[in-house]
Amino acid sequence: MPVARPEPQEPRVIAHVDMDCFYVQVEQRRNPALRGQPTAVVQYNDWKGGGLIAVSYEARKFGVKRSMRGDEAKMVCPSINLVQVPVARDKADLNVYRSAGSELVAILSTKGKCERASIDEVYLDLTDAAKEMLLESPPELLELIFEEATKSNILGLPSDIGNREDSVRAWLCRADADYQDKLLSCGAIIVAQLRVKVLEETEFTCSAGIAHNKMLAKLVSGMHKPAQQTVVPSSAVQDFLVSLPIKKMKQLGGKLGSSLQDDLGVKTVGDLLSFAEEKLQEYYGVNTGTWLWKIARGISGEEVEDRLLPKSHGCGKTFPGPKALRNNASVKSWLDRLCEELSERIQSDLNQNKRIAQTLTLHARASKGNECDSIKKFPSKSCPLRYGTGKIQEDAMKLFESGLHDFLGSQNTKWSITSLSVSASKIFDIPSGTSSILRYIKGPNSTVSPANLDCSLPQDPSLGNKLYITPNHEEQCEPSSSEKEDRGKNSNLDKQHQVKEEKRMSKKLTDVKVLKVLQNRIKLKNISQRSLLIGTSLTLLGVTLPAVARGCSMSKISIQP
Ligand code: TTP
Ligand code: CA
Ligand code: CA
Repeated sequence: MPVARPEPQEPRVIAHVDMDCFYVQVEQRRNPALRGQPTAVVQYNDWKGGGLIAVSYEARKFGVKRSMRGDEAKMVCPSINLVQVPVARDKADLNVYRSAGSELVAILSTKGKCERASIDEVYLDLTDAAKEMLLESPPELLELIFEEATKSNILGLPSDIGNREDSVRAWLCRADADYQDKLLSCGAIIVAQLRVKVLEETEFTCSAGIAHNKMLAKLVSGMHKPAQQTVVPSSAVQDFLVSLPIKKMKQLGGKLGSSLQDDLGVKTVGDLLSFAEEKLQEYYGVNTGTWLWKIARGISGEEVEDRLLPKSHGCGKTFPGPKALRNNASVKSWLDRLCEELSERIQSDLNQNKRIAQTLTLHARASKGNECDSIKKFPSKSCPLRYGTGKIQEDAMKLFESGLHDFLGSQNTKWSITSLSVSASKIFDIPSGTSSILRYIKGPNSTVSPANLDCSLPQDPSLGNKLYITPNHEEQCEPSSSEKEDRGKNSNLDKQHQVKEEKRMSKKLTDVKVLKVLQNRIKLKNISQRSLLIGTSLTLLGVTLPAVARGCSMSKISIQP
């Protein structure tokens, strides 16, 4: 359930930037002949021409929609170009889109705190940049306003008076505006500059919302598309929200939104305004009640996170119509492929970004017997994530079996799966410094293969927060091959080696102390996260505490944090 975050005292400038028909733009850059043409990207699936996942604005004019399949799109727009997503392992390979999304992040993150919110969108906190601009070159003193900024849509600004760009320019440069609006004007100019930079450097257009908080910025970023931006001055918030359907609000698209509609008759945000905070708290608890009361008034304290990398990794596949999976063997075969990709991605995240994923989750859509739409959903299942393709495959299959067991209940009936996905979440950084320890222990030429990671958390809750580590580098305390060669050549070298070895051992012990300190210092949200971090760090290093002390490894140890 959503909870209200404390609002900052000072006004903020927040932007939400979203790419226009993103996958289509990526394909148009790969094949410029598609530019300006009605185009759609279709899923890898030849059933009825494949499902559309991205539709160009030219094709939208013909009535082509994302919910259509390729055959249907061809009927409403015979000239449409259908581009299939790249394929790997018999499924869509989204890497080209992911890295195009990273290009956007690299440019947008230059002006302030940047949060990668999805494959094609980011939030930016531009408060500092806007304040700086207001101090050094306030719009009211500028002779020329950046042209793209004058094309902004300003909520609440009458649109029928004279030349729109002139009135936007006048709004951006108002000397009598309050401090909040002046900051927003600066934010609008900065975002316009960033969008032009994105276009110049990536050839992609994007749209944006600029407001005092994330919620409002996100609500308006798609209001004027493609290639436009929309600004929400505080004075326009109430009029904007009053008629907005409640389900459009983030976190009200699901059960909470349905309950507001069914139990309180609230259809628009305006309807919500008539409920006192206490009343909403009675229905939904203190925190969610306050949150609802505040969002109805456009108040949200949610911060932009400082995160340029995705929050989770997921890969899935749909099996529509006759392609549905109907037995364990076919589910296993697909799960194996999905897990192989997931494993590769989390390993490269670990190698490149020093990030560890903590939770493995399996989602599926299923029906049973002859029902097309089962009322009961296939439950999502999660477990601690163990690194290594084989382990992920094994765990995902167990999660599937457990989900299927719950889904079928006591019924012994046929079932079919129409979608499967696996995801790795609760990703966190290995603290800086760990990698250098790692390099020291493994030696400068060795790369730690995350495939060797085996970090198992106890399944039995009675084991509390004890950590079990199963290292699988039996060779880790053996001297390296170059050291072996040196050894025995002469006694002098032997002595040198001994000194080196002693130093190395004492350094290893220091490293373990460092990790212990880390354990105390890092304020992770829960014990299991902390345990995993320390455990994984140790496993990454190929070190176990008694193993270090004895100079050899052992199969299982437990550490009381
Ligand atoms: P969106 O931002 O939802 O849509 P879009 O960028 O195609 O179009 P718009 O201009 O309206 O923002 O999604 C970004 C990309 O994510 C989209 O190009 C394709 C992919 N996607 C899917 O694969 N499946 C989906 O169901 C959705 C919604 C998006
Ligand atoms: Ca988009
Ligand atoms: Ca998007």
